[in-house]
Amino acid sequence: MGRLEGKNVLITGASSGIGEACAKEFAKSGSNLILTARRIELVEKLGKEFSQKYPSIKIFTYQLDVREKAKVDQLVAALPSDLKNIDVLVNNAGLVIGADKIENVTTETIDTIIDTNVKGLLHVTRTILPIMKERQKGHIINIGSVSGTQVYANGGVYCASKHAVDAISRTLLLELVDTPIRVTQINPGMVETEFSVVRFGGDKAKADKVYEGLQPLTGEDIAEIIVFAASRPDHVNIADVLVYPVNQGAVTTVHRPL
Ligand code: NDP
Ligand code: 8X3
Repeated sequence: MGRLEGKNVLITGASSGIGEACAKEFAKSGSNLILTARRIELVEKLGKEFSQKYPSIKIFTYQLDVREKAKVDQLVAALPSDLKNIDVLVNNAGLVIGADKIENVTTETIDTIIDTNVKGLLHVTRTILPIMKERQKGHIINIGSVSGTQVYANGGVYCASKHAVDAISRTLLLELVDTPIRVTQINPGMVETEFSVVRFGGDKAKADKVYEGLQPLTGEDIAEIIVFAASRPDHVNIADVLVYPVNQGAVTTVHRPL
C-alpha cells in the first residue's frame, strides 16, 4: 500500500494548472480528495472523472473563494465525516493580475493579489491547522514561487505576495517544530498554466509570448514533486524546493533556444 493511499488531501485552486495536476497525481496515488476553487463546475467535472477512474477514492467538491473567510470556515463543517481529518493541505490558489510598475498598479489589483495569495492562504491554514494539531499529524504544502525570493520590475505586488508566502512557510516550520506536522514550500519558476492568461486578462496570444522559445514547466512537473514530498516517510520533511525549467536561471534570466 502506497503512503498516500487513503490520505485526505485538500487542494485550493484545483480547477486548473498546478492544482488540477496535483489532484490528478494524488488521485493516482489513491488519496481521497477535497477539491476546491471558485469555478465549481471545473472541479465537479474533475471529481466525476476521478470517481469513474478510481472508484475506491472519496471525493468532495466545494466552491471556495479563499478570500471569503466565512466560506473557509464553513468548509470544515461541510466536510463529510470521513473526510474531516485532513492529512495534506495544498495551499495552491493564487494569481497575478497585470504587469505594472508599483506607481501604476490599481487598488483593486493590490487587493485581489494580496487577499488571494496572502490572506487567503492564511485563512485556509488557520482553519485547517487545528485539525492537524488535534490529531498530531498532517502536512501543509504551500505553493510559493521563484518570485518569493527574487523580484522583477512590473511584478512588485505579486513578488511581495510570494515573499509573504515564503515568510509564512518559514514561520510555520518554526512554530510546528515540536509537532509531527510537516511544512513544505514548493517554489516554481515558469510553469505554463492559466497563470499568464489570467495575468493578461484572457489575452492568450500575450500569455503564449511568455513561454515562447523555451520549454516551460508543466503543472504535472510540479505536481509530481508535490506528491513526492507528500509521500516521504513521516520523519522526512522536504522544507523548500526551487524548480526551474532547464533554460531559466533566475526569475527574469531565461534562454530561448527554440
Ligand atoms: P492557474 O491560473 O492555472 O491556477 C490558479 C488556480 O487558483 C485556479 O484553480 C484558480 O481557480 C485558483 N484561484 C485563483 N483565485 C482564487 C481565489 N480567490 N479563491 C480560490 N481559488 C482561486 O495558475 P497556476 O496553476 O500556475 O497557479 C497555481 C499557483 O502556482 C499560484 O499560487 C501561483 O502563484 C503559483 N505559481 C505559478 C507559477 C507559474 O509560472 N504558473 C510559478 C510559480 C508559482 P478559480 O479561478 O476556479 O478560483
Ligand atoms: C510566477 C513566477 O515570474 O511568472 O510565480 O511571475 S513569474
